Amino acid sequence: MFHQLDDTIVAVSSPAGTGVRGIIRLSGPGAFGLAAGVFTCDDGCFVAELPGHRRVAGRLWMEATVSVPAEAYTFRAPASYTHQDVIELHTIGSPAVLGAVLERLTSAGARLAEPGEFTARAFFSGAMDLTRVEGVAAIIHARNDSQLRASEALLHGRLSRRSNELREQLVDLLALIEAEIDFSEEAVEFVTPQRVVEVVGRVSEELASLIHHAPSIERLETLPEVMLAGRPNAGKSTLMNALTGMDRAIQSAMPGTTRDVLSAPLSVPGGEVMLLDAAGLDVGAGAFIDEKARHPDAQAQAVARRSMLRTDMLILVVDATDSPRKTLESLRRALPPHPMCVVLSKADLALPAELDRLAGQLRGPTPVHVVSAIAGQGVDSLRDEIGRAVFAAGESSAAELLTLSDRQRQSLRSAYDALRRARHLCEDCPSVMSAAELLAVEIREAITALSLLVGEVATEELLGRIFSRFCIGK
Ligand SMILES: Nc1nc2c(ncn2[C@@H]2O[C@H](COP(=O)(O)OP(=O)(O)OP(=O)(O)O)[C@@H](O)[C@H]2O)c(=O)[nH]1
Ligand SMILES: [Mg+2]
Repeated sequence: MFHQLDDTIVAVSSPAGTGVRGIIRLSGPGAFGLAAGVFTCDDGCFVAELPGHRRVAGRLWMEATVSVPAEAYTFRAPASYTHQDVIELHTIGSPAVLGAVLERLTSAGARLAEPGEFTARAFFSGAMDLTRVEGVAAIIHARNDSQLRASEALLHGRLSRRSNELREQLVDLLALIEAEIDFSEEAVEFVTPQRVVEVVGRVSEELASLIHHAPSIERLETLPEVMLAGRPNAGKSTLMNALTGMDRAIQSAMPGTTRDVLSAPLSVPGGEVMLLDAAGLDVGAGAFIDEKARHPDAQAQAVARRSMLRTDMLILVVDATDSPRKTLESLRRALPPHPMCVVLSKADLALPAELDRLAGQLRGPTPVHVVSAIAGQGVDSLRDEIGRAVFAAGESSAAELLTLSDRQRQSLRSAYDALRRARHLCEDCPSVMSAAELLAVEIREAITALSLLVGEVATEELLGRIFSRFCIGK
């Protein structure tokens, strides 16, 4: 993949479809020359000779006689994203215009870029290491504030800085151990076993803390799930439609209407979540009906229960007109201990004084929202509550902590394991010399694992996996 780095690539780097702004990006030695074939400056300057870091107004030509207003942004090598000559042509976000210009540029010799190829050039030119490349991919996919902050931390190299510091300490230590090997005849001790244990212990501790406390970026990339749970007919599907503003779920007075798990994205303060609606749960005496039963109702409930285990938040929907206190108690007993909030539904069917009394009965550590999905009462404040519960909790940790991809975690773990073995070797030995060869092997392995992390040693397969997460134009 990306074997050719010195030709000129082109792509539309704005999102697909119609938009306010459309961007065509070129990178490579022919970028400015090719751009000159489709762009003319208003002030008569020649594009191919423009210096870097300029914004010039002009026209973008789809054909010899048809043009639209546009701007060119110039970046000369090496002061550009890819470290090559880069030029961006910004115009209206019309797929027809962008398509016509792209066609002219490729006919003139530019090659259509593959997904992630601009960032790959930044990586291969040394402008960016692999953890930062992953940061770019994560930013492209970020769907809420915490994901964005975590991805930015990666992009700005916080993980590479930290792992490079650790690697430096190991490289210094390895130099001393190798000196023991090289000068084994001399009666000089370059490093004591205690010193090795101390350095290795300190680095291991840092690695362990990263491995155990950094949240997984893969987890951050999926939308948090929020599930509506309650008895059949409680009003879950009606609430889902009211929250999302879509007629996604069938709602009916017949209990047992919803069978499969339905999902729809929902925008809440702080980001986006996936809202789930499933079959109502028959929580009579605190037990579900037999999961093995073949009846579709039982199967639907089993499916609902399984999805519930992996959701990030549960909204317990209890019908204000159907003994809500008893229902809530049985639901609480039967459900997994997730962050929850309670919705007292069908508020339009009860008198305000009765609702106050019921809400008071239900109130406890879990917030209670009085909602009428049909009248629209309480729906907005429920949406705010979801945002608070899902995103506010992760805010501080995402801002302070680094997130790790599975690949990065794997590299850190290999380094940690090698250091554990090194420490073992040193614990009972009288001098470093007596175990120097084996120690050097383990320390070197830890250094290699940390080099893999930042991509100093990167395999074709690894690069393929990372860059496949990009879209064209990035
Ligand atoms: N008056 C009133 N009726 C509602 C409200 N919400 C739901 N209903 C009615 O309650 C009945 C059940 O609503 P659904 O949304 O289908 O209930 P559900 O919890 O999804 O039911 P299952 O899918 O069977 O578990 C329907 O007749 C709805 O019109 C509400 O806020 N006010
Ligand atoms: Mg339903």
